[in-house]
Amino acid sequence: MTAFPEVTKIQYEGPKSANPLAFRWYNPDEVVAGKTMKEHLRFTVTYWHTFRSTGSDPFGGPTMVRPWDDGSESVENACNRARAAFEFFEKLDAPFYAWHDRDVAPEGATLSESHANFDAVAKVLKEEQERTGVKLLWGTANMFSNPRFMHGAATTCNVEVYAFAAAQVKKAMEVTKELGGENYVFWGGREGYQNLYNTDMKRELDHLGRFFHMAVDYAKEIGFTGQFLIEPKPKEPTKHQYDSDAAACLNFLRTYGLEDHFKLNIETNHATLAGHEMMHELEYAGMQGALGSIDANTGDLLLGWDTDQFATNYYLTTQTMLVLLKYGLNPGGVNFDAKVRRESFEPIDLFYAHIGSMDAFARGLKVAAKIIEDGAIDKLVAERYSSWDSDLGKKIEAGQTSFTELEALMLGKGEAAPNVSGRQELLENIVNRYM
Ligand code: XYL
Repeated sequence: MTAFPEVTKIQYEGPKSANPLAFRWYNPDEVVAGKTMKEHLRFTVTYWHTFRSTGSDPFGGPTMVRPWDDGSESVENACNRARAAFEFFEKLDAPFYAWHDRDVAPEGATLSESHANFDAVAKVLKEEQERTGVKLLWGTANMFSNPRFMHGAATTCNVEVYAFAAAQVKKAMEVTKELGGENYVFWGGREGYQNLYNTDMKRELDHLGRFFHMAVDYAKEIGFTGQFLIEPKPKEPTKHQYDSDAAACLNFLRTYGLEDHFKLNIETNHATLAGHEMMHELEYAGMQGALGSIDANTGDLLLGWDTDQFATNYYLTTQTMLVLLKYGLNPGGVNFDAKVRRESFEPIDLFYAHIGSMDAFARGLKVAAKIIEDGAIDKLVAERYSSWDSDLGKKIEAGQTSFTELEALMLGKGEAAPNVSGRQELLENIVNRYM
């Protein structure tokens, strides 16, 4: 049985193509800035949105039509769904996928039943990975949906829930390793607070630090060499998520001595919720050597929540690729943490959504590579900072001066040299020229 009978493998047809089931920009083997597009972009399909999202929202029930899914929480249905998912990855030519434990296999009545369900589905995932060559970018554990995690997982007030979470992560790490996963992600689902009157923040953060150290120790114990990633998000579902943005995550990692073991998985819609541009979060992580992977999506500025939409805006993808070309994205990838809208309920919409966003990132990659190659932005940035290339600038940057010496210099001059223009509008025009 085939899940997507109306679709054959999606091919690159070039920018003039009007075929909605073809790539116009994503040409996997085309070399851009020294690497193939496939190597740069490492596109990843997210299992939870693409294969588990039902279209339900707070105002109404499921809308998605998914003929391969009987709607039951059985292991058999989970295995059928996994086969449909791999048909999708293959036809889309996506090299990677990513999951939460509970997306791929149903939770059982006990922890051991859940482990057994997970093992049974992981067997099918492994077979399908070997059959298709599609790889696992990352695994993670869902520690936010089950009511036991109402107060959080690694930051819960309930010590046995903490122990349960540890057991769940242990198992998810084992399965990630078994499937050759290149990373393991922690998104702090309910790690945060709704109210400070009932919260011991210091104790919760200490517990979270301890939890991550146990993960690092267990990775060593089983020989899992994938990259650990944590994922900033400021709010939703809690009022305040502890991993609120890249800066807060890095501060946390350093406070608890974890900075050598973790990098960041930066998500566009989370950056927006934190009041930052994606480019800001990427640059902040990148400049500190902590950029690991991205959750590629977009929000809607008129809606105040994490809408997880597919990114199609060329300016956004160009800005993203400008930073990714600077710092690289390996072992991470461009993970489509995005879902089709509730009204786009047909299976074919999954293809349109992914094709459009893959094309948008491929186009962003080409534009960004050209801007960098021409030095179009760099030249103006270098000019803006040129005063720092002077002897004085070099001395300050090398830490070889003091307030007293700088005061003596300025007392002698009386006034600082005139400023240069910021050229913001010119830079915006230059970027437009490349579009
Ligand atoms: C939800 C998060 C998750 C993580 C994985 O806001 O983006 O989907 O990526 O737990």
